[in-house]
Amino acid sequence: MKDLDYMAWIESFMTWFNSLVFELSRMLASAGVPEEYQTLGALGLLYLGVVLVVIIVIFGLLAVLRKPKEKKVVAPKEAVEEVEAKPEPEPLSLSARFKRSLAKTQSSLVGRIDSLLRGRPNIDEDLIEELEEILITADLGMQTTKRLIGTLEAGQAKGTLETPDQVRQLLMEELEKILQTESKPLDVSIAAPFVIMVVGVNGVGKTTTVGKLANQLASDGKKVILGAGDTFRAAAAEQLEIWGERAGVEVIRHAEGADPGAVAFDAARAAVARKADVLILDTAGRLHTKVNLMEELKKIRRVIDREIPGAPHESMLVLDATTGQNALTQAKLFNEAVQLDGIALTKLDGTAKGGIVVAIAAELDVPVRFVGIGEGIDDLRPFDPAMFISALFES
Ligand SMILES: Nc1nc2c(ncn2[C@@H]2O[C@H](COP(=O)(O)OP(=O)(O)OP(=O)(O)O)[C@@H](O)[C@H]2O)c(=O)[nH]1
Ligand SMILES: [Mg+2]
Repeated sequence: MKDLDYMAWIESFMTWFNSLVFELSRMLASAGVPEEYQTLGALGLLYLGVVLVVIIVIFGLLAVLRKPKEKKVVAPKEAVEEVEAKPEPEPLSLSARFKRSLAKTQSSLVGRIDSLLRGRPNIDEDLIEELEEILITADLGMQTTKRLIGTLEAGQAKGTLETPDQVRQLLMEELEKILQTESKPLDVSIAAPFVIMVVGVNGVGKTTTVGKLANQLASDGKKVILGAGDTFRAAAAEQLEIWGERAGVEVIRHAEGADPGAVAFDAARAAVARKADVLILDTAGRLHTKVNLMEELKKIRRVIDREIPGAPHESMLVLDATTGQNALTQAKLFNEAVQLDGIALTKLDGTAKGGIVVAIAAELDVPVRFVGIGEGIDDLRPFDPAMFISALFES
């Protein structure tokens, strides 16, 4: 059946072809072509026609196919050129990085103060009340807020506070005063080995802070030893070892579940034997409300003190800025258990609750030594009140 179909198709094609040749021959005849060349001429014309159609089809296909190809090839090239043409971003200065990490605190405190003061020519009671609310909700704490509001009201009564700019200036000065009184940088040169015991609740950033601090001290040319006093959490010692490697310092560790006092003992001995400048002891995270865990810290202190009289020279509490007012409660209870010498306030980056640093400075008699502004090894800064205030207030 199929063969028959083919035959019929070929037959009809030949009939059509012959009639086409016949028509072309007639055209050539009317154009005056001699009879013996008419069939040949018609076949020639057909041949040329077919070649022309094939060429047009090929060019058409190429045009369609090349368009997307061109995009694929050219676009990355252009992109590369664009990247090459872009100048390398300038590395941010210390203060610029600090400022960037405080962006959320800036807008929750100074940003709100500025928008309140904008378009309010008169400094009246309503305005001061609204300011009070901003200060409280920005985690400055009741005590600091009362002090600031008291100063504003006194200025208003004296007639020295008349413009929004004066309000802003007064707040800035008062905040800096509060922060300056509790700003004492850590001096590790007063003893050798200088022992820092790092304490705090779970996940606040103790181990990270130990790592960053070790790196800073080692970069300053100090011989640093780390003690992995967190024997409670699985992989805590490994985490500290990774930091030790990054900072290029030795880590003294025991197996998981070992007595943290024994780690403290070995670390203290190693620090003395190796003539280290600084020993930093990491400890397990513990809830400030758990009495037995606080007792454990006291025991670790005693062990260190027996090996290195007077040590630890710095009991440093790590607080997570994102916890806001809860950080104050933690600080009070840790201070009762192991007398604190300093505070490291971590995670200032990405929180709007950075105002807590003011509450800490105002309400605790413990200086803020460092602030953490990121997870990187360089993201720990000695706390500098002037830089903090200018990061918040300077536009
Ligand atoms: N953004 C930011 N993250 C931080 C900062 N400091 C620490 N972290 C992160 O906080 C998390 C917890 O840090 P750790 O150092 O393990 O905290 P820890 O207090 O040792 O935790 P435990 O030992 O489990 O109690 C990690 O993901 C850190 O990268 C900081 O200043 N900024
Ligand atoms: Mg830890």
